[in-house]
Amino acid sequence: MLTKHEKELIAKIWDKMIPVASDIGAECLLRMMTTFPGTKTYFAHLDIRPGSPHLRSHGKKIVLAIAECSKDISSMMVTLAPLQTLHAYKLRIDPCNFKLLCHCILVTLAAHMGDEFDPVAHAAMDKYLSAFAAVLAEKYR
Ligand code: ZNH
Repeated sequence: MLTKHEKELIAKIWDKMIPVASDIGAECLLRMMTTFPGTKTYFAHLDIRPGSPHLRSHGKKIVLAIAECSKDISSMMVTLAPLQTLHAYKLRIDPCNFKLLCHCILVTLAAHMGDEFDPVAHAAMDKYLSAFAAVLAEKYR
């Protein structure tokens, strides 16, 4: 479980990412699709070349969803309900992919935050993203 301090830290970090959501989000997606090429199959209908408008706009949506949820982490189950349904029933994303994207999000944050991404921030963010991914994966049964 996340402590109050960890929740505040996570919200603060994501708040800083909002103005650069397209950059950060596009990098997370590009890292995911490069490192785990199987994930590209879900984006066959989009232009996913580095820097493409699709990659940037989709990346932005993902970052904004994660940032919005971080403002009130205890309500995650409610906030994420629409995304849960979308990913499970409509997009049918294999839930193992959530872990892959979360890994790439951690790496992207580390690359952008430098020293600010210290072990405490890393551990807190890992817990948050794992919880997020678990909620997204919950509707599959
Ligand atoms: Zn996802 C979509 C988020 C993961 C795939 N997504 C989406 C959106 C959002 C998201 C916000 C939009 C919606 C609307 O529009 O309404 N995701 C998200 C998050 C995460 C995710 C937050 C985590 C963390 N996804 C994911 C993965 C994958 C995906 C892992 C694969 C691999 N998504 C997707 C798709 C889509 C989405 C395919 C659709 C796109 C288009 O546009 O078409």
